[in-house]
Formats: sequence, structure tokens, C-alpha cells
Amino acid sequence: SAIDKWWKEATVYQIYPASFYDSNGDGWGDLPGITAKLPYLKQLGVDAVWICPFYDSPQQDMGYDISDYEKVWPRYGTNEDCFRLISEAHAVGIRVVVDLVINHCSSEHAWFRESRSSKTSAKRDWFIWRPAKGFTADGKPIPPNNWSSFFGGSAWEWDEHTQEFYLRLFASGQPDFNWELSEVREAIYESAAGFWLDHGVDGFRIDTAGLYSKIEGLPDAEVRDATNDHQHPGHNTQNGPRIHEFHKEMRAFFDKRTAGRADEIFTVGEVGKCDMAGLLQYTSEQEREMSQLFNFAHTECGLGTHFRYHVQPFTLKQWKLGIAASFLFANRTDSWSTVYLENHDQPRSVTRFGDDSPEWRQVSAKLLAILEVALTGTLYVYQGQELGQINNHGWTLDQYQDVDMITHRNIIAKRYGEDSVEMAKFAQGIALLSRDHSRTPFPWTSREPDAGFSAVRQSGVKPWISMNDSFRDGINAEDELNDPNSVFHFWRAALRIRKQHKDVLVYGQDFEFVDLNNPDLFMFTKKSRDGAKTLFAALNFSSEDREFPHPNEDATYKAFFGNYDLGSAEERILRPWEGRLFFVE
Ligand code: TEU
Repeated sequence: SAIDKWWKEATVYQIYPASFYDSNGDGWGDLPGITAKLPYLKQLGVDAVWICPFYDSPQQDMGYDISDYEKVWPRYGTNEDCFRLISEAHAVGIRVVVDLVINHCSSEHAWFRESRSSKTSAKRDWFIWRPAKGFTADGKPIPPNNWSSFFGGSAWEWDEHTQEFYLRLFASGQPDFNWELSEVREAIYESAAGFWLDHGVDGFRIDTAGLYSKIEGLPDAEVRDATNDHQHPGHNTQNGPRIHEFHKEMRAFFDKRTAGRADEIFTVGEVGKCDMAGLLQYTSEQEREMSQLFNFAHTECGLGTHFRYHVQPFTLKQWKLGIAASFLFANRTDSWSTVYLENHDQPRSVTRFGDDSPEWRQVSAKLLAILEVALTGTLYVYQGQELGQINNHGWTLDQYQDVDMITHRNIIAKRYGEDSVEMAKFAQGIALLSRDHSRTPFPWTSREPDAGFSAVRQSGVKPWISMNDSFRDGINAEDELNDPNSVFHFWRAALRIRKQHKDVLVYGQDFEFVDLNNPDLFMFTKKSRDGAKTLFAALNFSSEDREFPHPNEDATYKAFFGNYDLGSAEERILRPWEGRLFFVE
């Protein structure tokens, strides 16, 4: 972590192509739309974009089901549009990171169609096929093991044509690759990554990066929820026996493919859960597997243990520890970390961790920005987060489109009924946690229908998913650009402060909590790499005034950044949702 790299100090802005900007009025965002908005991203002050999957796909899981890695989905544009986006982004100093989705492809991919064509197909073993364990009395095939899909139900899909099951840890149309075969791995690296490296991308966000290596024999998972027919596969698929070998091999492929600029290429793996030793191994510079990873400890706070939408209350202390799990492991090692609160799988952070009422929305969104710019690691901002966007309020279940929500809903309906207590509880969970809260079209203005998401309007065409009505209440780019006190301008200032004091804010080490048990205050200290500077952060996660301590009474605390007037920074009171950063001298 001692070596400076552009990708360590970068702010990466995540773009959901379906919902950023629709340049041709078909109701879907597109790549020319992203190119058109590069000036906006420059204005915000980000250094790179990570663009979610834009490849050809039947869209069962919003492009995470890829049918052709080397082709842009026609609704998003053409390959030429993508090459132009890359070169125009580079021309204004924005690097481009793309999604690498390689645990599975789409069941419409030519490789899978060939695999499925017969038991003797040359590509049969490219996917994970197993015969039924047996048949029920009424003739239904029984899956080979008890693993559940991350989207609910069995992880096995029956294929009528060849009378076998294939493994799919996600949706029915997302067959898992058989990573045991080197010819499969080589084909994946070449097509999904090599093609885009050749066209100038600067790195990859590696989807489900911990799931490729399954335990041999695919044994039943431990029964953790006896009320369910299917069990979380856990360690049988997560961080499995050959996972580090695979990542080393893949990174070696990237290095070879980008000779001359290999050190400029970075990767961020979506790992989720992992023990300390594994976190270090994945991200160590010396091990050369991935540059950094996403941990889920803080975004999974309060999720149900057996069923993610059965939300539980959680304490600020639990959340603080979850946040710290993203970077503490890397302290004074050759590993690197990430900072994020939102992405396309998460609801809006102001709603979840701040207070999205009109009274506190702006100030609590700014508080979250202060926290994030003060943490060590590569910073990720998800589209709309810079506006303080909130969850979609008042939606009915029918408005949500996510395959994860639909699959779970169908299971609950079948098991308990549409009018059951379980369904009501599910609806509550969805209102807080659905992935669709972050997937609605970006609000560009309040003066046009659908927030100006579409540049031109074709009659009868609506955006692919409902709008978040909050664009009428000032949450849109135009109104926020015109208001110097907006969340947008605060983020802009915060990103500048982060760069200005990068030695402590970006690269700082020796993080320590102050009063970890405090239920309302999130306070910590950390040092610059050379130990010369000490930062103290004091953040009030409540809507009431709170007194706070100075951890060292002999030192002087100089406030240099905050979301209220710093004039009264000497006071030991934090106002509702107030945060302040100090240098300790
Ligand atoms: O997510 C994988 C993942 O680890 C899950 O936790 C996911 O966040 C959860 O099921 C949400 O309900 C990645 C992508 O980020 C996600 O969008 C895709 O659906 C998934 O992989 C399959 O490719």
C-alpha cells in the first residue's frame, strides 16, 4: 500500500447503462448517452468510470447474463459506440473499467447452446451437468444436491432435452462455467477480457470473483435453515480450493495481453465474504491476483440470515465494524482496499444509513460523503449517489423488475400465498433493500417528463422501469448544479479535499475507533503513511445534538472539512447528522 498508483487514489463512478442517459429515445440508456455526459462527470471530478455490463444479453439479469462477450447489446449501441466512448473518455482524462462476468454466461450463449445440444457435445463439460439424484413419486427429477440459488430456489435447472441438471448459482438462464477445464478458462479470458483489453479498457470489476472454484464432488451444504428445501452453498462455492490459482492465471493473462501498460491495469473483485488470510491473499501486490476487492460486511448489516429480505435492526457499532472490515485487513501490508456504500445491487445509502426525510436528507447525504472521503482505499460513487438520491417510495411490488425480487416473490406466493404475513414482511424488505432502488433512470432535470432521461421522445415510449418521483423534489442534476449548497456541490468539494490531503485521506494507515460502542457517534483517528499527520473524524449519526470528546486533551484540533458551518468548529457539539474532519496537532 506504500506505492502510489492512479487507481488507488481514483474516484470511480459507477454507471448503470440502462439508466444513465437515453440518447435515442427508446426508453433505455445507451453508450452514446454516457459519452454525451462525460462533461458532467468531469465537473463532478471523478477519475474513472466502471460501466455495468453492456454486452449482448437476453437481459434476464440486466446484462449479467451474457450471450456474446464481444458484442454490445443493440439497445446500448454498437461496438463502434463503445470504442468511441473509451477514446473520448480517455481524451478528457477519465479511465474506463468494465464488468467481467465469468462465473456464468447466458443460456443463450453459443457455448452453452452447444453444450446443451447433446450429452456427447464437445462442449458438454464446459458447464456443470449432473444426472437427477432420483425421481419423486409423481416423476419430478430430484436435484443432485441441496444448494440454493442466490436468487432463491434450487441452484439446479432441469434440461428436458438431455434429461440432466445444470448448475446455476443465480438465475435459470445463468449456467455456471466449469472452471476446472483449462480450455474453458482460456476461452473466457480471451473473449470476455482479451477483446476489451485490446480495445483499450483500463481494468475490470470482476463479478462474483470468489465463486469459480467449486468443491470437488459438489457435496450437500450444511443445513442452516431446516424450514427450507435448499441451503446456501457457502464454502462449497465461495473462495474454493483453486480460486487463488485461477486468479493468478487470469491476472497473468491480463499482464501478457497489456504488456507495456500492465501496471496501469487494475481489477476489483466482488468477493463479498472472506476470512482475513483470504482477503490478504486476493489483494496482495506480491500475489498478483486482483488489485482490490469489495467486501459486503457493511452492506449486509441487518439482512436476514436465511433470507436476505427479512430485515433485522442493527446497531451503529455493528455497521462501524462492517465498514472497517473493508480496509483494516490491509493496514501496513502490500494489499489495497475499497470504499463504497452503494452499487447496482444495493438500495440508496441515505435511506439505509442516513435519514431521507426532507428535513435531514441533504445533511445526512453529506455526512455519508464525509465518511467515505475519509476512508482508506479506492473510492466508488454510484450514479445518483452524488445527488443524495433516495429509495423509491410508495412503489407496489408489481413495479419492481429485478429477477432476484421476482424469483423470491414467486417462491413466497407459492409457499404462503399472496396475502400472507410472509408476503407482507417480504414487501417491507423490498421497500428497503430491493436492487431496483438504485436502478431507476438518472434524474437530469425537473423541467421535462421522466426527468429528461431521454434526449428525444418517441411517442408511446416510456423508460424501461418506473421513475423515482423524487426528481420533482429537487433531486436532479440541473437543480443541484444551480444550488451551491446541494449534495452535488458538496460531493464535488469532498472529492477535491480527498485529493488535496491524499496522504492521510486516501493512503492513511493505523485506523483506530474512538468510543466504538457509542450508539450515535462514528469517530476515528488515522495517520498519514509517514505518521506525521493525524486525522480525527467525528460524525453524528443521529438527528439530535451530541457532545463529542477530543481523544487527546493535550492536542489542538483543527477542523478542515464539514457539512455545517465550520465557524463554530471549536464547540464540542455535533448538530444533527453533522460530521467534521480535524487535523490533530
Ligand atoms: O452479484 C453477486 C452477489 O454476490 C449477490 O450478493 C447479489 O448481490 C445478490 O444476490 C443480490 O440480490 C453479482 C452482480 O453484482 C449482480 O448484479 C448479479 O445479479 C449477480 O452477480 C449475478 O451475475
